Amino acid sequence: MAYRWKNTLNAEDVTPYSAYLNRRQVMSGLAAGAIAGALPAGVRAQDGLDPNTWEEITSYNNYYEFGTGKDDPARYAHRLTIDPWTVQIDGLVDKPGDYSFADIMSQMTVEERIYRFRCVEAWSMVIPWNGFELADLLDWVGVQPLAKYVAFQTALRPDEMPGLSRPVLDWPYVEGLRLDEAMHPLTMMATGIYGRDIPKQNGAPMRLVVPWKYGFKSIKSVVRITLTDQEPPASWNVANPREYGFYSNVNPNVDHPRWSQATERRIGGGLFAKRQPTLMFNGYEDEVAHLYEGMDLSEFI
Ligand SMILES: Nc1nc2c(c(=O)[nH]1)N[C@H]1C(S)=C(S)[C@@H](COP(=O)(O)O)O[C@H]1N2
Ligand SMILES: [Mo]
Repeated sequence: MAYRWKNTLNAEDVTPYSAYLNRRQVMSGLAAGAIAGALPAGVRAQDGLDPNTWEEITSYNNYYEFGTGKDDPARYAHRLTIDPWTVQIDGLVDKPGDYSFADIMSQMTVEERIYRFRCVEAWSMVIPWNGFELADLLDWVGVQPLAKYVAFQTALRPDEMPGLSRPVLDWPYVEGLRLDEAMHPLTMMATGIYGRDIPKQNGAPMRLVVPWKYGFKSIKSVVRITLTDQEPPASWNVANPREYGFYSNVNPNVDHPRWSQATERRIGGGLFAKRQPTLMFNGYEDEVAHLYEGMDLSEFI
């Protein structure tokens, strides 16, 4: 891309979530990486925030616009044109309009967040994202009082996205969040990984990341954000409402109809690595459980 932005987070910075994210511990863990090989596997496995490698994060992907195989996005996503990039922001906002990605980035504070990532297919990774809080973007455009939900849409480019020729999903890929979920400080728009620009297979130039929800909620290459008073459609919910709900919160107690959600396989753990227990809300329970108070989470999946 024609411009760069700076990662504003230093190792010394302490953000409100840094205690949970345990960045300092991860940093010292990285420093101790040289001796990690000498530790028993069980000791290493207990460090839940040991990031996956760049190679793992960028070569094992889901991005059905480029095909349904895990290696299709890495193979074909280079075809996507991301410069220039425009995001249409409309609906119940004070300042609707077409915003260039560069304009958005000039207004946002980019920082690093290391989050657990849990796919509904029961595999997981730990990813050091760079990005900004979605709440900052929504505050900038001004959310109107009647807004209750945020709808998102991915680019629809048949010439650049070979997977669109197959009716796997009802294209374009769309997603939605309740407004309070969207405004939560853990919810971010990711624009980088390991301090580099986010690769196209991971959703360049910006993709949603909601760490307490299954990975499919994290819609890639966003071109439209709409504030609305109606629950917006979400691609996987539309495709198969029995298997995928609107909320899609990580929940080890509610199985997917075709497989268990109680455990997960950490990518990169090796063929014989033990499956790990999946945590309620992917381990972010203290931060987000209050959003769902009084809701039956076996009904609102
Ligand atoms: N536009 C779009 N966004 C998408 C998808 C997709 O197919 N198209 N797949 C989702 C699924 S199922 C997952 S698990 C994550 C994968 O993100 P990653 O490839 O960066 O790990 O992206 C999500 N976002
Ligand atoms: Mo997924």
